[in-house]
Amino acid sequence: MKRVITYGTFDMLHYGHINLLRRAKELGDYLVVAVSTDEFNKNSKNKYCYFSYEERKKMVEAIRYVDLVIPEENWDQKREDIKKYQIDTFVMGDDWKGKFDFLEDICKVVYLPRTPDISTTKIKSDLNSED
Ligand code: C2G
Repeated sequence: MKRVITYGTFDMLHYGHINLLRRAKELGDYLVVAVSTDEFNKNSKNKYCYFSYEERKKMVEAIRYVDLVIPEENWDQKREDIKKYQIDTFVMGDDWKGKFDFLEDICKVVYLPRTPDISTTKIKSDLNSED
C-alpha cells in the first residue's frame, strides 16, 4: 500500500485543487490531505479563508481521491505526519518547488505542475470586478 500526503488550504475548492489531488492519488493507493486550520491560516499563513476549517474539511473529504483529511496546524508537523501515517510520497504543487526537499531523507518528494489560470485569489478578484 503506497501512501501519499499533501497539504493545503483548499479554500473555495476549484479544479486546480482537484487536479492536484487526482494526480497525488495516482502516485499511490492511499491519500492523506492535511487541510490548514483557521488558526494556522490567520497566525502563520496570513490567509483569510471564505470557508471555515470544518467546511473545507467536509469538502475535501467528499473528493473521491481523498482517503483521510487531517488538520494542518503548523509549518513543522510534516516530518511527524509522514512518520505517523507511514507516508511513501509527499506531494505539493510546484509553486512550492524545493521548499520541502528537506523531507527527502524519509520519503519521496514530488512537485506537480500547478493548473494554470485558476486560483482562489483569481476567483475572488474576478467576482469583485463583476460588481
Ligand atoms: N494548486 C494547483 N493548481 C492551482 C492552485 C493550487 O496545483 N491552480 C495546488 C497547490 O500547489 C497546492 C494545493 O493545490 O499544492 C493546495 O493549494 P492551496 O490551497 O493554495 O495551498 P497553500 O495555501 O499553498 O498551502 O504547508 C503547505 C501549505 O499548507 C500549502
